[in-house]
Amino acid sequence: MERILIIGAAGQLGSELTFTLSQQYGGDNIIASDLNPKALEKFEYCKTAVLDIMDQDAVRKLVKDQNVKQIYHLAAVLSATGEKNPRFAWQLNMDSLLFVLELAMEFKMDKIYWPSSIAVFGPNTPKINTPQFCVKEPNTVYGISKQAGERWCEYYFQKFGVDVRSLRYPGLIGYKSLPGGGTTDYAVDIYHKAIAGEHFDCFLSAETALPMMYMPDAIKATLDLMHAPKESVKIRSSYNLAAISFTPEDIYQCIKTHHPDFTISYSPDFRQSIADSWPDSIDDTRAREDWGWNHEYDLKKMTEDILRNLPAYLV
Ligand code: NAD
Ligand code: AKB
Repeated sequence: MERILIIGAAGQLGSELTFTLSQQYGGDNIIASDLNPKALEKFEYCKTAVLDIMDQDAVRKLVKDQNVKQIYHLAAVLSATGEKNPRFAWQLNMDSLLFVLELAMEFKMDKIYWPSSIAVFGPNTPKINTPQFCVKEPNTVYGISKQAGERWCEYYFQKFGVDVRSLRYPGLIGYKSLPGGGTTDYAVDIYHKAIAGEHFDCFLSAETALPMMYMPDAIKATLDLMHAPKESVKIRSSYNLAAISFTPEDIYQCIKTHHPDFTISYSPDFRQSIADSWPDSIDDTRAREDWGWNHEYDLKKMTEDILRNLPAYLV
């Protein structure tokens, strides 16, 4: 039996991706792995493994014993947390990716998925409709690690034929788990405050526009890319991917139409300068042309869906 291993499965993206992969391939073929044993308890429907991606012997043994043929490598230190310990963020983000690419060669794997981010862009990048190919001078350790990771992915594809695929996700918004230390996290937290009937103090300014995406669209994009024929995947660094762009004030006004008493204040902190260095909106024409990407959710539709479903999820 050939299996799919998800590394960092218990996080914001992994929690939802693991569920959909288990539906598509059957839970017995999916191994959800993470550092955090408690967080793995939610995966009743697939196999699980407590695994530190930096423990190379343990990962290699699992890959061999379980006949792993695909890896979704999601474990990373995100932008805001990365700035608190840059050396650690670099080590985890970079060493783990290189190790996974080496494993793919060693075990002749079918495919690897590794996410990049809009954090690869920097202050000298065109901010509006940021093109696929343009100046990238990221100024966070997270962005630098994602940019270097993209180069390594393309290198392993070109030199060694590793079928590694990647997307530059915008900020991902889901209600099924909490985010893990990013600059776009406010757009998840704000819904929790609105549902709880509490005031929301935003760590970005009212007018900070950022590219964002609702989690069901992100899962769809990921699996569309992974299921695309090899020859359709023409970009082997990472694809620009877009859905919605909005400011904190936009999302607040949208929530307020459902919760008229909801209040917001703005107290920008160190994350403001990270957000200021990122694009306002992304041109993802290549993803749409090469493998048929199309998003479904705009701000209004996403907000209605979250406000409808989040309360039951919190019980
Ligand atoms: P997250 O922080 O919610 O989850 C990461 C998971 O990795 C956590 O469950 C954590 O316990 C696990 N992990 C950390 N160190 C590990 C280690 N040494 N070994 C094994 N597991 C470890 O992150 P996320 O939001 O789910 O992001 C997943 C990926 O998608 C990351 O690579 C991130 O850079 C990328 N991404 C996310 C977003 C977003 O908005 N969430 C946007 C762009 C890119
Ligand atoms: C972060 O804010 O660090 C992430 C990302 C856009 O990569 N959400």
